[in-house]
Amino acid sequence: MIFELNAKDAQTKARAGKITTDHGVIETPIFMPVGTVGTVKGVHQRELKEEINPDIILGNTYHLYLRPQLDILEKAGGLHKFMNWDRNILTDSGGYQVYSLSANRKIKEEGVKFKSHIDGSYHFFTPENVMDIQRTIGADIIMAFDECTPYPCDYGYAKRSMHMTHRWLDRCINRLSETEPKYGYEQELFPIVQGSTYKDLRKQSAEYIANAGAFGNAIGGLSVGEPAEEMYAMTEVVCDILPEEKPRYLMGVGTPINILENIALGVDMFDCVMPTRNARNGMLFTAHGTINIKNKKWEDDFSPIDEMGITFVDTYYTKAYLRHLFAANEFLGKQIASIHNLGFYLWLVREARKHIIAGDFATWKNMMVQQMNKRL
Ligand code: PRF
Repeated sequence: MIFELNAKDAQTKARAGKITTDHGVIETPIFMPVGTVGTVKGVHQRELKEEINPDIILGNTYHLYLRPQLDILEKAGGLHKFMNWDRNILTDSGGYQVYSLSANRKIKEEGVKFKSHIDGSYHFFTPENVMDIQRTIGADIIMAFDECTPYPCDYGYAKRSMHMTHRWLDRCINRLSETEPKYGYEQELFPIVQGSTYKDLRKQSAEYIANAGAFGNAIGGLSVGEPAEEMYAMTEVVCDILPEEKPRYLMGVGTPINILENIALGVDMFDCVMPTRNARNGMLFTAHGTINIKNKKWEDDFSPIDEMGITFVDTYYTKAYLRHLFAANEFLGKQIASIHNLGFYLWLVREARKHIIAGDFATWKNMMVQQMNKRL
């Protein structure tokens, strides 16, 4: 795998780059649609590829391990083949889902015991078996096993947890060095910076993670309920330490505005359930602000969903029709909204890339932030 930097913005810390893997090129900044259980919810692979056109999507170790389970994924020849997606995949390690989804879990130095949200069965994740599981799923980019601390989090807990995440990273690296990819293409590990909202811990963690010398680096433990300003402060501290010549991934972020602000701080990669989850609730993101399509005001608005939108749904359907689908609780409404929102997110990061290369990112970003901060 190769990462090259193509351009750096002069006024901000934004960068444009390119990751080349065995499954193709990923132009950064990138937004990765979330395909938790091997599907980007509500979107056919064909629409995903041809309309939304992301270079990479995300899957979740926690979910895929519980269902369909590893024997099926292995027999299929890995997740790419199973879901018929021939571009890049990144899998999260379960280091977040275990904490957010599992009914109860016990965190120890050895690993995390947790209860399945599906059938109540007990399972144990360790840094080692999470690496093995990600070998079997077969994502191109795999994540280290970490603990994502909640917000707020007291200093003592954040510090102990961060050190454990660092020790877990060493175990992940050891395990990967003893094992091989299963399907003939390369896999690279991204370690994860933690440290809650404490600058000194974030610095310490960023230094430790940078030292591991991985292909790329991730920032975890943010967008867990803290004010946006606090998130930006942490991203800034961390990005100033993480090596410039490696991609930086901010996990689980966020709104379109959060994404632009973090690009300006030097982040290259993002993922979030927001475009798809909010779509299913009738919330649309556009360059001019957000729309609640269930609102009565759209009842007889026969204008296209988004004149500027990049996907076919944006001009194929009207706002009034989409509102009707939501009112009638039809599947198609959620599908249309999901395609629209993902199309918008991908458009946004591609525009950001263009403006970084053109040299006017800061002006464009400030204008976009102002525009998008409205309810239509
Ligand atoms: N760790 C992991 N996955 C994550 C996070 C984290 O801290 C977050 C935090 N927003 C989202 N997804 N492994």
